[in-house]
Amino acid sequence: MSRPEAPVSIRLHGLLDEPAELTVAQLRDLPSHHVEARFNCLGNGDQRHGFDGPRLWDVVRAARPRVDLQGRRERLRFLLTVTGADGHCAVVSWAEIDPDFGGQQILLATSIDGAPLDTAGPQLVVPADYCGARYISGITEVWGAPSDGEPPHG
Ligand SMILES: Nc1nc2c(c(=O)[nH]1)N[C@H]1C(S)=C(S)[C@@H](COP(=O)(O)O)O[C@H]1N2
Ligand SMILES: [Mo]
Repeated sequence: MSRPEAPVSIRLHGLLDEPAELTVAQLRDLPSHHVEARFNCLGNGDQRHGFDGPRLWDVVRAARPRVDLQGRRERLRFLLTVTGADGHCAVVSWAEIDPDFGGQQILLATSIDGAPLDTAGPQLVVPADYCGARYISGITEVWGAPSDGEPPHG
């Protein structure tokens, strides 16, 4: 019989006014979206999965990133990194998820094919990617800051 595993949490940090530690259950409190994703893995070929979870955009904005949302130029240098428990890490740029620019439905999935990810950790879902390498599983950290590390000048 398998032992029940403890729920994991992700660390949301960087140049944010409200950094947080969030469990998958807490991510589920945000508005949830469904994505039918298809991606290609160099090793395993084409994959299809149904994911549910909040948009990365909503998670990051709840942490109040120090970025000017009125001007169109300042926010373009804001970077996000997403890291898994094994150290696998990818950059997502602000403009990919900002509705004024790419507006992609990038999710922090709380379930895959209906199976909850509370103990495995959330998975990044990047619907526009052909390659599956940014579908980072077992996320432990999301970090965000301007590319030069400095807050916007006003
Ligand atoms: N944490 C973590 N996530 C990861 C990887 C990894 O090495 N570590 N590999 C990626 C790659 S290369 C692919 S193709 C997909 C594979 O997803 P699957 O295992 O559901 O097919 O996971 C991605 N997510
Ligand atoms: Mo892959």
